[in-house]
Order: sequence, then structure tokens, then C-alpha cells
Amino acid sequence: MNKVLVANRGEIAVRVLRACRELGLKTVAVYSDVDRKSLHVRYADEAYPIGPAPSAQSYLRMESLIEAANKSGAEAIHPGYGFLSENADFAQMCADEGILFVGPRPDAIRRMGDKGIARSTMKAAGVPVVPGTEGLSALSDEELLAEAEKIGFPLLIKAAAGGGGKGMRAVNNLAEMPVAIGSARRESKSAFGDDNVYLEKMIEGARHIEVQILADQHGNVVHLGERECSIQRRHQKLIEEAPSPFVGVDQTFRDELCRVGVLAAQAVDYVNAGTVECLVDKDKNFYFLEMNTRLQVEHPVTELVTGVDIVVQQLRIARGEQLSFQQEDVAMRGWAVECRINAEDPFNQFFPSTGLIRQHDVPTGPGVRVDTGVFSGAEITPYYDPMIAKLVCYGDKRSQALRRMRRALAEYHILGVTSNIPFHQNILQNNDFIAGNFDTSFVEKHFSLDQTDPSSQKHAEAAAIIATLLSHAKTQRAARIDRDCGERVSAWKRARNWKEMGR
Ligand code: MV4
Repeated sequence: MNKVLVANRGEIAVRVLRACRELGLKTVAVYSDVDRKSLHVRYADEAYPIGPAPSAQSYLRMESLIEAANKSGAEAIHPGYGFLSENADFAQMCADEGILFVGPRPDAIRRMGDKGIARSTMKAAGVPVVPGTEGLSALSDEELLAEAEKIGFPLLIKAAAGGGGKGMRAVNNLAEMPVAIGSARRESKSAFGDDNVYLEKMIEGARHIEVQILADQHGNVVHLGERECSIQRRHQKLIEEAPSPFVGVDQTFRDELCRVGVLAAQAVDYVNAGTVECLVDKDKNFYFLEMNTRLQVEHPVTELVTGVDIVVQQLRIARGEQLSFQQEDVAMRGWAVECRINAEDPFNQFFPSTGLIRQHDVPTGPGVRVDTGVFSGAEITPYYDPMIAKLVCYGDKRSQALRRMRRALAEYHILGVTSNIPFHQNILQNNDFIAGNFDTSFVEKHFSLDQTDPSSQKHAEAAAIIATLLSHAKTQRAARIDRDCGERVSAWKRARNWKEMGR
């Protein structure tokens, strides 16, 4: 393997290209019309256009990607995350073309892709799953009603082809079932072209904790510990950390959770990097949710606490090498936290913000890592996901990692588009977050700005958010004045800027 094509864009394409560079591999980028000037294109040794901006016509076009690989002579394709990364047909197509797919075998992708099949496979392998309809498939409405009574309420209806909350419905009693089944089926049909659903008892007040797995082609499977991913909004993760503050110093619990993660991977003969997502309740009961058969956005927090370069390992595994270490060699040391920096307006329902990034000043210094695909002068288009960067901070303890994160967020300046930095700053000030005391409902509970119930503390919360936003706006304004003091700014404009700063 000498040359790798990266079938992705943005920060993850750059991340993968960097790993290729370090391994001495030649690199090939692909780009849509609007990405011609993107960082990943600049970074690669060569680059091929693959079509118009909409991903269905570019980054999701399997034939164009295979064609670019063949034209460039790339022997392998790394899919990154999103796009075709969990598409079994694409993995198969690569295999048929004699191209190495940097990921699991098509069969493992397929078995984990159908959440119903995945649950049955897991249960048979001794992996705990949430009680529900595992073992049954293609359930009719009548069967669902009968099963629902056996499971009890509240329960969740989930899409078999789903994942990530799409097509999911919460149901409190039998009477609500028929309508909920109908809408879950419709949503699933339109999103995935499949209207099969299954049922799970609802686990309330749960945390979302996941286990990072690495498996080579020789049957060696190791875990790299857990990540805490409960800080999310509408199934979009916002902050991730490793280790999980809930697991904390309970090494017995960690070992058990991670052992089950390994068991889940072994059950489908998993190869390459993957993640086993679990729900963990307040009594430390944990249940398999789903397995993501790809590299994840939040992999850097694991890299920082284990010292393992996950993408380098992926490439080594793909070219048939054995894992160079064993489970006993893996230790989690220190603490890492990641904030996803998105081009979206936290004060306007997180509406995506597009346009020219006029200035992008990223923090650096001790314990700070920034993975980004943008730069000053880059354009944020509405075609792809709004994540601009991942700001990852490391410390010997959680408190130090959080201190560094606050410092780094304050150093981060983005001009031209609105970002969610002030939102992160607010969370990083929250006492429950600081105490590690939160579950998946944290963001909803603490930051529902649209609620105006005076009997709650919401006004205080809203005031805190407004204060943060104002203070942030002031810092941004100062940065803009600083930048505009260059020669090309007229004295008149500068005078106005100085006046503004006095406010
Ligand atoms: C659950 C659950 C409670 N009980 N399943 C949401 C997305 C999908 N991956 C699974 N999800 C959930 N499944 C049972 N049986 C709560 C959630 C859930 C959630 C899970 C992970 C991260 C954030 C979440 C936010 C709300 C609900």
C-alpha cells in the first residue's frame, strides 16, 4: 500500500491525510465544486474533482470515488466518518475493484447497520441489550402492540435501519402506540427507505458512554477505554471526554464495560476501528445501543489519553499488519475533553451560519489540539455539516483539562460566521457539568431558552447565557478592531472602531 485516497472533506479528511503523511503514504483528495480551495485539497499530493456541491452528487457517488482511485493508482480508500463510511455496498465495491477499504468487512457493516439484527446478534453473544423485541424481526403493528404490553411503559419505538435517534418515538402507554408506530414507520421509510421498527424499554436518566475498539485481521481485538458523550443536543454531540467522569476511578466497572465492548466486536468478526455505544443507568447497569462501524468524530479524546494514533492504526490494520500492542499495554492517563465548534447560532435555535470566515484564530499552547478544515478566507457553505473544528484539551486531571478548555475557548476567535463558542463557554461554567453530574438530558434541561416558565430557574440560566454572549461579542469586536488596524483600513473607519471599543 503506497497511496491512499481519502473519500471525505473537512477536518476529518485533513486528519486522515496527516496520518498518511506520517506513514510515508502518498495521498489523494477528492473534492466537490465548492471544495476546490478547501484545506484537504491543498494538503493532499493530488486531488480529483468528483461533482457538484450536493453530497448525493459528489461525496456519496461511489462510482466517481472508485474512478478517482483507479485513475490516481490509489490502493486504498479511507472513508472518514459520515458519507460512505458505513455503507456496506461501498465497502464491497472497493473489494470487488481490488481496493482496500480502510474499515471493517462489508458483512460486519451490514450486520451492525440493521439495529434489530445487531441487537439479536449481541444478545446471543452475551452482550447485555435493553429488554425489547430482540430476536424478532419485521414485526407487524399487531405484533408490536402485543410485545409492547409484555415490555411495559415507557418504551421507545426505534427504526431498524436507523441509529442516531432518527425515527425514534417515546411511548407512555398502549393508547399512544398506534399513532407513534405510524409516524415512526413513515419517518424511517422516508429517511432510510425501510419502515421496519423494533421496541425497547426506555432507560431513563441514562448516560451515553461508548467504547473504542481496534481489531486487526489476525483476530486480535483490544479496547482503548471509554468516552463520555452525554452532552448532546438533539442527538448531535457537543462535548465528549475520556475517561467518563461517571466511570471515574471504578476500574472494575470500566473493565466490565470495555470487556463487553470487545465481546460485541468479536461477535461480528470485527476488523479495524469501531465504537460500541452503550446506555448506562444511574445504578451502573449498561446496555448495548448500537455499534458504529467507522472512525468517530470524537476519536481524538481517546488518542490523547491512550497515546494511540487511531487513524495510523486503521491504516496499519488495513494493510494487514498485526496490532503492535496488547490490551495490557493500553492505559488511560490524564483527561481529555473535546468541544465541537460549529458554525451555528446558539441564540437563534442553532441555525446554521454560512459565509466567508474573515478570520480564524485558533488557540494553541500546552494541552491544546485543534483539528480543523477551515482557515481565514475559507467559505462555509450550506451543503455539509456545520462543524468548523474540534477543540480538544488535555490535562493530568479533569479539572486541568477543563481549565485549559476555558482558556482555549477564550483565545478562539472566528469572524465572519457565528459560532457556538459562547454556548460551550456557558456549559464549561455550569456547576453540574464541572461536577461531572449530568446525563443525556443535560443540554435540554439547562439550556431551553425558548421556555419562559418564571417558576423555574430558567430566567437565571437565560441571563447567564445572555451575559456570556455579550461578553463574547465584546471580545470578538476587540479582535476585529485589532485586525482592521492594518494599513488597508481607512483612518475614518479606524476612528469609528476605536469609538466602538470605548463602549
Ligand atoms: C434509548 C434511550 C433510552 N432508552 N434507548 C438516542 C439515539 C439513539 N442512538 C439511541 N438513543 C436513545 N436510546 C432506550 N432504550 C435514550 C436515548 C437517547 C440518547 C442516547 C444517546 C445519546 C443521547 C440521547 C438523547 C436522548 C435519548
